[in-house]
Amino acid sequence: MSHYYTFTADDAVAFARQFGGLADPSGLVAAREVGDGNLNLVFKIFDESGVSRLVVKQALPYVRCVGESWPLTLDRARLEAQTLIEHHRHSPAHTVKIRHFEPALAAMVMDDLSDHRIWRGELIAGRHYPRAAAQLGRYLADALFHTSDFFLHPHEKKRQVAAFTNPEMCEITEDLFFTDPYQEQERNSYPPQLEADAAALRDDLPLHQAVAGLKHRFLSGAEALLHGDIHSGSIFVAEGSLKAIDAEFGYYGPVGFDIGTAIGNLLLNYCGAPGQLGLREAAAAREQRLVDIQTLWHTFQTQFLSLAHEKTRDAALAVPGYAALFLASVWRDAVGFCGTELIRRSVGLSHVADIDTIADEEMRHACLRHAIALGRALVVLAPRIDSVEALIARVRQYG
Ligand code: SR1
Ligand code: MG
Repeated sequence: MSHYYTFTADDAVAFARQFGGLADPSGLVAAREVGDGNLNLVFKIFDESGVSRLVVKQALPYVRCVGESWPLTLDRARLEAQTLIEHHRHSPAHTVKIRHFEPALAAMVMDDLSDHRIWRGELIAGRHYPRAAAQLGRYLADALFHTSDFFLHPHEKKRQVAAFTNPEMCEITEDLFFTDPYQEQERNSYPPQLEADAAALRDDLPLHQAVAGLKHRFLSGAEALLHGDIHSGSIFVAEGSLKAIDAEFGYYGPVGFDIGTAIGNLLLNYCGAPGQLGLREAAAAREQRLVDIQTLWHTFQTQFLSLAHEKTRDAALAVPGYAALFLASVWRDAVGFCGTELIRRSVGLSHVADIDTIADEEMRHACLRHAIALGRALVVLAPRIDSVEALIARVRQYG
């Protein structure tokens, strides 16, 4: 990585001209940095008419939202590009297209998605995309099935596990999801009014035991090439379209982690809705989130089972009923991981706008408490929540 330098807007334009694959690259004339995530630089690249044509993304050698005091591997850009390229092979409709990746600069150029919007913002505003939940379920089934042992030759699978080993990014997840919220940790962040709620999380052995089991699954369950961070801020939507972006946390892990993260973010929106919308709109948004969760899981399950029926290569894994048994364990994992996402987004380092942008302080705190209580219940009760309908019943029970 010795040739690495941090891009200016002009550097990003030059990179897009060289590697963007446009017929007339000299028409690219300007760039604007638009990154609002926690980690990277993101430039939109404009033509002479001011139309955004491409996106250039570059990894910084540190965590952007914290600063240079938290160095971070540039190799995450390779892992992101390769994960998205691999997912695009299996789910081209629902994965952003990477046009070029340059390892020395930790930079990539990808399709512009200016005609799409980040799903989180749309959910917060109460705007519904009727096909998004099914499309997300389809993306996860197609990407995860085709990178699993159901589909890959065992030699190829092992090569892939090695190529996608992502220790530094996984360490962030291991700490932020499974460790920090359950101990005193200066990275944690929550209002002082929630001190008693946070302290209760630190003093809860049944919770810690269940979280230990989930962390162990995250550390050791190399089931498929995960996106690794599939929250609603890593998803672009438009009328009838959904595209996953931002896969720098990609690695071979337990399938339930991606499902649980996705469902967890729909539930964070559920918890925040009363603080973001009027009474009737919030009630409707909440009902819609529960339908979304059901649609996501059922679409994922149906598509995964259909792929398993048609394409499982290993004779032992192809035995009738095994794929369904596997999905039952994926579901249990997903419920637990979903609970850890609710908790870590409420008391940990990285929060979500669905709750954090609620203007009324009392309401914001109530929504955080709701997310913590629901998260704890899901982590501890996951083995007993054996269907998406049972999950929805639990969610209703917690308000
Ligand atoms: C230090 S990174 C914090 C969070 O941002 C990313 O989007 C991931 O969710 C990560 O956990
Ligand atoms: Mg991200």
